[in-house]
Amino acid sequence: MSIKTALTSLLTLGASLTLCANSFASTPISPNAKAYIVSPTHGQVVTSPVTVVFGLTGAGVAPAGVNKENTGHHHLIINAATPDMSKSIGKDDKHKHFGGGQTQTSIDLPPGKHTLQLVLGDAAHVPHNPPVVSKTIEIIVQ
Ligand SMILES: [Cu+2]
Repeated sequence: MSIKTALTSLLTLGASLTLCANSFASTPISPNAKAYIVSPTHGQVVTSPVTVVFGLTGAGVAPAGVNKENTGHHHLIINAATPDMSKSIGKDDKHKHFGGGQTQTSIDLPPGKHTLQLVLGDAAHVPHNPPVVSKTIEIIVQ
């Protein structure tokens, strides 16, 4: 391989990487958008099943797959760290998606301390730019 060919390949690779990065850029959302857990409140003692009510101001809720400006859908993070803001949010018992545009849910939790956090995701389940993330609250299930 000549130096010129190698250089051309590198440039091509660079260009496609840039293209790739751009296509995965986070969806913009109003900097005023705020997610918060309406209920339960931090430190509250509750019984299972726990009804969790999602709050959102400065933006709207839209179902997953719907690309509408300044909207997203809720994700409830249960007993897990805040997810990576640059990736699509995982889907398991600790990362629940509300892709139907739901604004509340009921979850079964064993007795003890638990943490809850909301993260808004775009049509492709990726957190927005800037990320809309609630405070993590701790609750005690009796
Ligand atoms: Cu999602």
